[in-house]
Amino acid sequence: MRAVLAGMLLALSFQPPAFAQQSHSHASGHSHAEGMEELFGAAADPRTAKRIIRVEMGDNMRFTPAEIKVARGEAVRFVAANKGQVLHEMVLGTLEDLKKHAEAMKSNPGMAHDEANMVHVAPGKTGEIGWRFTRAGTFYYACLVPGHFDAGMVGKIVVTP
Ligand SMILES: [Cu+2]
Repeated sequence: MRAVLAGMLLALSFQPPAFAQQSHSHASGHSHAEGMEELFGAAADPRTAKRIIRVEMGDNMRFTPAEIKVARGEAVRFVAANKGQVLHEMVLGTLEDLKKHAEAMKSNPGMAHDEANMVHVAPGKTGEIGWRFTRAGTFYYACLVPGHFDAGMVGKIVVTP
């Protein structure tokens, strides 16, 4: 809770009021990245991560694999390969965060949308996320391109203690 409040204060201090107002619905999704990251992990340098996990994304709205197991404290380099013909993305988060963010993307598809826990990948390309999972539990990765999450483009990450 304290982290969330800190995130809100940060967001307010960096944004003029008009922008803060406009991005309100989105703010609950991911602009409080500081608070969210404390819930499940933090950005890590992908070049130094020992564990490399390749995830393929397709126009069938599926991630392959759809489930990943990592150990708490482990730094992971996710290599997301877009095998489809349209843009896909991989966004790490709690299910709650991802759901909120997916809704925000629908009402504002062009919104600023770039943080350490996500990567956008053009067709035929690969992108990377470096992430260290700091809490045991179940987390998710989803594609938040409008409609894709609802179509089932989500995978599960189980972080073992
Ligand atoms: Cu997608």
